[in-house]
Amino acid sequence: MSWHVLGAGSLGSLWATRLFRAGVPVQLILRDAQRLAAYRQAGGLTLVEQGQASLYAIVAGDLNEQAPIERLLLACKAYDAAEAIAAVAHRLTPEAEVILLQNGLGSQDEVAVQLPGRRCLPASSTEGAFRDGDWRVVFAGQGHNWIGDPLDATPPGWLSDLQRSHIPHTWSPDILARLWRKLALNCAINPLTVLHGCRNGELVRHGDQVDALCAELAGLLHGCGQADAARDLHLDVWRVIEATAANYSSMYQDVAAGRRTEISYLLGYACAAAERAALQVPHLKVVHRQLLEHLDRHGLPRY
Ligand code: NAD
Ligand code: KPL
Repeated sequence: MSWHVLGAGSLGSLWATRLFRAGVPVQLILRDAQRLAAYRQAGGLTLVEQGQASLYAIVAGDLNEQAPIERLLLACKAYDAAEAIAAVAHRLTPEAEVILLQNGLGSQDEVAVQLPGRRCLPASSTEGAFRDGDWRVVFAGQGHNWIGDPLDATPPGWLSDLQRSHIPHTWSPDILARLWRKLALNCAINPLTVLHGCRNGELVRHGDQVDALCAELAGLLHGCGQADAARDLHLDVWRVIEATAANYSSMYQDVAAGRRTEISYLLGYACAAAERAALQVPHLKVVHRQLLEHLDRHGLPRY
């Protein structure tokens, strides 16, 4: 059974190249005939690891193809997920499984609602990768992937493909708790790094703000039935700030590069969830408003 990877960007390419070199059948789904021609011209995907570049001639098709899909890795940004799945939903077999590699929350539901009866498995990744050219991905940070199914705790058989491909992973029946926890970490750190224009570690100078956000986020997690994800959140946020002190957050990097952010699936999602649960989150709301104004000033989308 072949893997299909939709979204040949940083993480999609990182997964596809590792599956391919382990001999696991995999193919890419590119946007259109033009992208497919450019890919074929390049001869495949290049993975750069520890300065060493390797080219992998992975089979690719485009969104116009009609062949059935049994296992799909959806590896686009959260804001592209709904549209991307709509373009291939008719190709998914009734037993198809879809792994959702989006950060934040909200996009998983936007996808699942389009795929009644299909198994949707959200994933949360701390691996780091970026593109340093067309069809080239740099493996920038060792990390881990947690994969689960909120509706069914049975691990899928294809986890052995990940094992064989040395894609570090853990089967996580509590995947929603993991996604909430990561969302909370991202909400406590990323927006402030954008607003203060600083590295993660420099947030020690804005400790009161970080602490206030942590308190509201912990309350939000409790209010949304995610007590486990709230445990020691405050300590974890400071641990991450210290461990990544020299780094710029992903949101900082997106804004600096003039790229659209995933704000609607992070801070936007958190504020909307608080509203639904009738929880007071004044600090989160202020930071959300300030971040939207910041995006406006930089000509970037608010969603
Ligand atoms: P990316 O922008 O590098 O790649 C996404 C790819 O999807 C792009 O190539 C884009 O063209 C493609 N795409 C979007 N819509 C498409 C469509 N309809 N048809 C075909 N292709 C389509 O993004 P990324 O960095 O790989 O991030 C993916 C997700 O993983 C995000 O939610 C991100 O927050 C998360 N994440 C990324 C990293 C990282 O280091 N890059 C780490 C952890 C989590
Ligand atoms: O995931 C992150 C990001 O930059 O997106 C960390 C390092 C946890 C900061 O929130």
